[in-house]
Amino acid sequence: MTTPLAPVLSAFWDHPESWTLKTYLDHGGYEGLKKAFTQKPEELTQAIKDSGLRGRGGAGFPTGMKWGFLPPADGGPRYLVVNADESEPGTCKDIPLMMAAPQFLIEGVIITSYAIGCNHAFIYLRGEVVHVYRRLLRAVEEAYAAGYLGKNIQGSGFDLDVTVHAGAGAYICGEETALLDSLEGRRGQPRLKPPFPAVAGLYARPTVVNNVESVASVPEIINRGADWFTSMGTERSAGNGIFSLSGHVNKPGQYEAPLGITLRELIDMAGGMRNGNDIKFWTPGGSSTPIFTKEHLDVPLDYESVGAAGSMLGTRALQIFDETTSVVRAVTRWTEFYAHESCGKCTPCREGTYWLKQILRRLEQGKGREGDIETLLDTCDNILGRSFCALGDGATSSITSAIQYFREEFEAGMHTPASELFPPQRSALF
Ligand code: L3W
Ligand code: SF4
Repeated sequence: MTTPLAPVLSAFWDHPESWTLKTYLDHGGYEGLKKAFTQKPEELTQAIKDSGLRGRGGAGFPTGMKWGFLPPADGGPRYLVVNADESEPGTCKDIPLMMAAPQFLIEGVIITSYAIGCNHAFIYLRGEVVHVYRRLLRAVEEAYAAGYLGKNIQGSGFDLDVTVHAGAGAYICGEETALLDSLEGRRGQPRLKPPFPAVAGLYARPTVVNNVESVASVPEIINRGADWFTSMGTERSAGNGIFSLSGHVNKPGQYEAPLGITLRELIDMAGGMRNGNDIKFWTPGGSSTPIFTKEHLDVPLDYESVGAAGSMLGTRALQIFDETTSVVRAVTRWTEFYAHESCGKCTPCREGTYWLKQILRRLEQGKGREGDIETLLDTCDNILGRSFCALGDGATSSITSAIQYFREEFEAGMHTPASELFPPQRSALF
């Protein structure tokens, strides 16, 4: 693994006016677009394939391959939809990126649209983040005024309009087909796949749905070349990415690093553990991924290594909990979230998450009943692989893995409240 730590996406976040077009241009912005316009669209898709860029929204699907799935042009519209509905617990990378350097995203949107033959792109933003909505609107406005959006962009003959759409704050709308339904004005619920959006997406037309960070990574790949990107990270998990560290570290925040870095290295970058405490458990990719423990501190954070160790890299949302934390309390909070956000379309998730929440709440209160742990595991087993979308599966991950590593804490929930075993810390997350 190569480990250049020079930030790219976060290179100038500490500039006092990092979000303006001027600052972006002063830092080499829009050089990628200039190069892109000298190439054919299919060459750009090939460059992204060669770079090995994998979707940064959680699934890690190869971005260039996704672009390549679009059927040949038939004269009708095709769309790019940016998934900016960042909501996975612990994930905090797209929102800081859009706040600090939104032009990365806009330039990425233009290059991607040019590559896939799209003349109208949408950015679907999580509804609650009104400050990001304003920032994006301003960034789009600046790009129009400078001739980077609209008709005949920079004299290239290519036209593109961008619409920023704020959702209404539902986690399920981060699932790409629920997002498309929501964007079309319907209640956001997942669609049956196939057909994948690449074939029938927005308004039943061919659509690429890409995460914010994936799209924002495109300009520098085009500018510096696929080889530059593959020189970072690992063979099958190329490039750099933003890792969000939250919880019991001294300096929580976003750390840009090559894939394959370890949590031990990232915790060092984040100033070590709070109060010098020992780490107890952590999530590699948000609460939808099985938890890890201190045994996993040296697992390289790439798709393959995290998978082989029993979890998923997901969104690289590293939520870190020290030894003062009740794992039962943490898992209960996450499960309450999934029960609340379940869209209700399918029975295993709608009913299952409700019952998981009920059982966990009584274990947290020290009022667990005989057989509760088995019922939890059985319920998870009946949700996993039987739900309509990944939300149901994700809801079970933290529960089954926490029981695997900390079963005795769940057993203690038969008689002792979590608050007695692990008194809540002031200013702690859990
Ligand atoms: C055309 C095929 N396209 C696959 C496309 C598909 C999608 C992408 C990945 O879930 C995960 C989830 C969360 N022809 C195709 C094809 N595609 N086969 O590839 O698809 P998929 O189904 O593997 O994943 P997904 O539905 O995109 C994402 C996990 O990420 N996660 C994070 C979630 C957090 C957020 C957030 O905060 N906004 O989303 C954390 O672990 O659990 O497993 O585009 O169309 N044959
Ligand atoms: Fe809705 Fe949950 Fe079923 Fe997904 S798994 S469709 S969120 S009820």
